[in-house]
Amino acid sequence: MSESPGQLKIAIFIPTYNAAHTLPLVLDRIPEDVKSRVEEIFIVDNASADNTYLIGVGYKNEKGMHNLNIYRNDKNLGYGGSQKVAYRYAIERGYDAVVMLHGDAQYAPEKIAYLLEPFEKGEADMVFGSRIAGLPLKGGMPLHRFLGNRFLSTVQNYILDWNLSEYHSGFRVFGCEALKKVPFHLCSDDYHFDTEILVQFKLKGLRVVERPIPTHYGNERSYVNVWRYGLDVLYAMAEYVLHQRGIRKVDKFDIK
Ligand SMILES: Nc1nc2c(ncn2[C@@H]2O[C@H](COP(=O)(O)OP(=O)(O)OP(=O)(O)O)[C@@H](O)[C@H]2O)c(=O)[nH]1
Ligand SMILES: [Mg+2]
Repeated sequence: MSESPGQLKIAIFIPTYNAAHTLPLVLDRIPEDVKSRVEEIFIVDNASADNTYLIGVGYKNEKGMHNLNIYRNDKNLGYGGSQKVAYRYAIERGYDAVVMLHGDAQYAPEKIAYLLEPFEKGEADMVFGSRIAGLPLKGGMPLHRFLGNRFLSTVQNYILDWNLSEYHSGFRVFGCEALKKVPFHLCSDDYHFDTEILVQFKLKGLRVVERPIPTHYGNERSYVNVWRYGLDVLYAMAEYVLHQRGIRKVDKFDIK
């Protein structure tokens, strides 16, 4: 990377869906120096049924945050679908990197600068905040989710011949140049977008760096059907195997 860290244009993307209660807290917790240093913090509200969007607009006005923008999808595009909107936007805006920070307050905004470090040093195309590398059970991760995460991640490491501590955390920094190199628009609109884009990064030979992050499970509502999610992840891995063996062409994994 030719630019010095100070010149990098960084954006923070907050996906929200019915996150009216947690969004102000998430925004409050972004450290002031990060708030002033990033080009933009943008919320993509995924057609929430509650007033998440208005809460975001109210927060911007109350705090006078000029670099906070709130967008709303006309209809729910899925968690992966919202990420596609956000990454296209970050690329169009010419940002160097985009940080995804969930709007349900499960990830610590205080760690944004720490996650950005490998990217700023030019050592990573994507930085992945790993809960498993921290102390996930202490942070309240339910045991069945911990075991499911361990099982899926072990299978995924075996199939991909990789060595990540997990694949399922949603606290991530993407370099936009790297995003341009993978067809992320072909990934799922659902939760396993998170796995599929990691596979694309691996296939493209992009550098994924892990950093341990704290886990937090509070009383936020969960919309994820963990069984369905697990099966979707395994299905994506099966597609990867079929593609790699030349048995079936899978466009999203057809990466040269
Ligand atoms: N469920 C859901 N969340 C969305 C959607 N679009 C954006 N989000 C946001 O994306 C983030 C992740 O969604 P969650 O449902 O919390 O998924 P998760 O964190 O992987 O799973 P949990 O551990 O159950 O919370 C949250 O901040 C949501 O507000 C959507 O269509 N559905
Ligand atoms: Mg969540």
